[in-house]
This record gives sequence, C-alpha cells and structure tokens, in this order.
Amino acid sequence: MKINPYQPDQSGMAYSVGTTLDRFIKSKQSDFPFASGELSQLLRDIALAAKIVNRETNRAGLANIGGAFGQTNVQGEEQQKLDVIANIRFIRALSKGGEVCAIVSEEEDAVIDLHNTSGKYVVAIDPLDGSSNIDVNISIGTIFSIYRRITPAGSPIQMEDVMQPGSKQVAAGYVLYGSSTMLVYTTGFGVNGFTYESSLGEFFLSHPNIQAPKDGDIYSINEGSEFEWNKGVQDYIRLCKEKGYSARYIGSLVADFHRNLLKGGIYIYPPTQKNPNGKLRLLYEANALAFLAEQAGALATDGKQNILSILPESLHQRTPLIIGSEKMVQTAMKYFAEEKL
Ligand code: P6P
Repeated sequence: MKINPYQPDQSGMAYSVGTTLDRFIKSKQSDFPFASGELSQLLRDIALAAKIVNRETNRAGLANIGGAFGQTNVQGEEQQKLDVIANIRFIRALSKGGEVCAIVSEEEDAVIDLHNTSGKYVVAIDPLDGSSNIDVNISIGTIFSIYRRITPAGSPIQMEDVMQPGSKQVAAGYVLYGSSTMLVYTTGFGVNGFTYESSLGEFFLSHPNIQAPKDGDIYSINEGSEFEWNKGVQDYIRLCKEKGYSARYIGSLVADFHRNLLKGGIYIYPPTQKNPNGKLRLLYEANALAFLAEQAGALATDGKQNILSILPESLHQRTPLIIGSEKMVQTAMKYFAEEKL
C-alpha cells in the first residue's frame, strides 16, 4: 500500500484559512507569562455570547425583537430590545464563565459585582453599539475591554478595579454583526480578525495580524453637526474635502472603525452642543478601539491626549474621539492643537 507522507501547505494559507478561534487562542496562550488559561477562557466566553447575539440579531426582524424596548438606559437613550438581550447574554456568559469579578456595561447604571472574588478580570462592555440601526438592517457591534483587577483576589471589588486607564487593558475587541459577523481582538500582541461560519458555529481566522494603512482617504464624521464644530475640526474637514477624500459615516462606530482599520481612514466624534465632551464613552467604547488601533499601527486621541492615557473619573464618562490611520490623525491633531478641541 502506497502511503503519501502528509506535506503541510507551505504557503501558510492553511494556517490562516482553517484556524478556529479556539485553536488560535490556545496557540497564543504562551504569549502570557504565567498564563494559566483564565484569559483564554474569558475570550471563549465572549465568543460564545457573540454567537448567541449574532443569532438574535439575524432573526430580529422575524422574531419581533427588533424595535424599542420601551425603557431608556443610563445614557438616556431609548433601549432597543436587542440592546437588552445582548446585555443579558454577555453578562450571563461572563458570569457563568467564572473568570470575571465585575462588569461595566453601557446598559447598567452601576458596576455589576458578580461576587466572584476569585475572578481575576474586569470587563467593560457596550453590548450592542449602534442599536438604533437595528430596524434598518445596518451593521451593529459589541465593544469590550478586559482588565486585570487591581485589588487582592478574595477581597470585594473596589471602584479602582473598574476605573483604570485604557493603557491597563490586557485585551480588547469588537464583534461586528454585518454582512458577515466578525470578532476582532487584541491581547497586546497584534490584532487578529475572525469570521463566523454559522453552519459550523465557529469563528475562523480570516484577517491575521491586521495592520492599519498609515494613511487614507476616508473620513467619518456626522456632517449634520458641522455648525457645532470648533474651528479646528471645521478646518480639518475642509482639508479632507479639498483633498477629495470620501465621506463614509454609517452611524455605527464599530462598522466605521472596522472599515477605516482595513482600508485606511479617520473617524471623528468631536464635542458638539448636545455632547460637549463628545458622545462616545471612554470605558467601553473609546478605550477598546484605541487599544486595537495602536496595536494595528494606528492612533486614537481625544484631540489633546492619547485616549489610553485618560484617567477615568466616572463610569459612563464621554470623550471626544479621533481615531484611525496614523498620518490622518497626526494631521488632524495639528489643526486641533491650534485651539482647545
Ligand atoms: P450620531 C451609535 O449611537 C454611536 O454610539 C456610534 O456607534 C456612532 O458612531 C455614533 O453614536 C453616531 O452618533 O450623533 O452621529 O448619530
């Protein structure tokens, strides 16, 4: 009987095409000194919740779970039913997973203390960002940050455990529920993207080692607020138009960020009359995307300082956000530096 010895694919494609998220997480566990697998398990718990939310999102139109929930969240924003479902699903997955001691969620006024004093990690999460797009079938997303707790294991959690600057994140990522569902995350060793194959119930590595283009010609900003911008923002956006850049603004941060990350571009949410400190939240939106951006060779600032260096003062505090390709953010900062953003 002739036996052909297996010749692994030398192109490397075999590694990138058939690698499940589980296998990838396991293969990367050795990146962490003294890794005992808790962070790996936590990432799996997030992926599980993402699969469940993905299923709910895909059938929202048919299962009468689209539309408003009839309540408003701590932000004063009308909660969409899927917001509430996503919040419940992620909290339940993180609680059952056993690795988390506290959760900060956009949908919850206060810190969720899981009373799991052996849990080493804190998660800050926007369970479903851009949910006002649900009813019109536009991409929406989940954004998450992961921190190690600061106070000693075995003791009750403290506010200092959840009020950490973005520079202390041990992992961060997003799930994009779009034409395909993707999970993109970093643990500080680069950014990798996984695409969900629902027939197999698996995320497969589809975008290994994402590196953002250093420059771009796409700008994302709500032009409807133009007359509320300060001069620095107006001057920069005028420059984008003079250069013939493309305006792309979906109204869903994760979708705009993901496109700009892959193609090159800049997303700006500046102070406006309605949101004088910007609209996006530091703890569970800006910090996670800023960590990913920097890991992919891009930049994220509030117009004055690096997002990751901001010391949080409140759970749901907002921040201006300028995030995207390195050269575009650097140019924008020159315009903003001429005055207080
Ligand atoms: P505006 C969605 O509510 C969100 O938080 C981001 O996903 C999005 O980029 C932004 O707000 C849209 O806000 O004020 O332009 O409608």
